[in-house]
Amino acid sequence: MNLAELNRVAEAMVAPGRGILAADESSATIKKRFDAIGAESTDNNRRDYRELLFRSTEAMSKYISGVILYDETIRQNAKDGTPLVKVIERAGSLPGIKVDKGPKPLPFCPNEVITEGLDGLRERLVEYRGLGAKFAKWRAVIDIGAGIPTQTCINTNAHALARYAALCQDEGIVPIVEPEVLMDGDHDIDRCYIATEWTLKRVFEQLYDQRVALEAIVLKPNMVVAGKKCGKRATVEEAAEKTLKVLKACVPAAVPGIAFLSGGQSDEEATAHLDAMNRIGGLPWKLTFSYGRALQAAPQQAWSGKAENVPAGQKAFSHRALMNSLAARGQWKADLEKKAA
Ligand code: 5MM
Repeated sequence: MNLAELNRVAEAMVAPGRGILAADESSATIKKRFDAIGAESTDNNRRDYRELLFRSTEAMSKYISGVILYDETIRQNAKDGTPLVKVIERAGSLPGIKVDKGPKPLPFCPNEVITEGLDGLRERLVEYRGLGAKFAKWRAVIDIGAGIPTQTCINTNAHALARYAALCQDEGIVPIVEPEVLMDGDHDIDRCYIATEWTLKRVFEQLYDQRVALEAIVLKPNMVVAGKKCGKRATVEEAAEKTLKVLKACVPAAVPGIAFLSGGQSDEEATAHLDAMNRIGGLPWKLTFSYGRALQAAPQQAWSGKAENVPAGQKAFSHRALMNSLAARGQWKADLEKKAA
């Protein structure tokens, strides 16, 4: 492992005003997204849509530090035959790859999941590195509900995340460590805080036990928010304060940066929360975005699977990328949203 080089990549992933595009939807998820806009999920449509994003040259070069790809995409060529990885690199962004095999039922823990994909991971990392991946991603999923999360779920997922992270660094790839506490339930913000704190404590314990260099990871956590079905909404300020409180309690200063997932927040909520945290400032790590839905919902809607809508899709993507770039600097304002409409 060349720690200096890994650290350089991790720092580039969270460079000021830049964040990560999570475009690593697996086949089932991208089909769901395409169904919602009336587009067919064919190889060519998936390529055309992703090419639309990666060829949004200004947004990619200024605001998007890296792109998380799915296995299909890292092997795919653009319409003109250029590998999509090259399109990303030429735009000045880093290609990355999702390497987990998704969440599967966790034995003896009803309604809980464990992320699988450790078998053969070293060999897959070697191949992905050859295809141009500079970083990887593994997502653990922790749900909140009656009697969950359990200690078993948190501990097994933390262990797997650290196994993945150690293998990545050993193979010269920066791991994005993504423990996601879901916001799907009816829990309030304080329950989210407790589950997030418990998860992050165990994750960093495992990273330490498995000798992962914290200087060469990027953490991708959820924000501390109330569940979607909770009647009591938290303000932007409360979510920002509680998220920073839990991160300060759990994340060592050696970590270069934290790139949040959006988790089902609206586009504007995800931007406002990130902005509010960066306005508070005085933090030991960079705080930026690694959004999937909150960067892509608008361009997907604008594109709707039609070639003539590519410029509209790119405009919508560039706008969200700019808004989140401003939020990563604590310089976003709500009225900037209206100006683009
Ligand atoms: C883009 O969505 C990613 C892949 O999801 P599946 O494996 O379920 O197809 C997902 O892992 C994503 O990277 C993160 O959850 C962040 O995305 P959001 O939409 O929460 O910002």
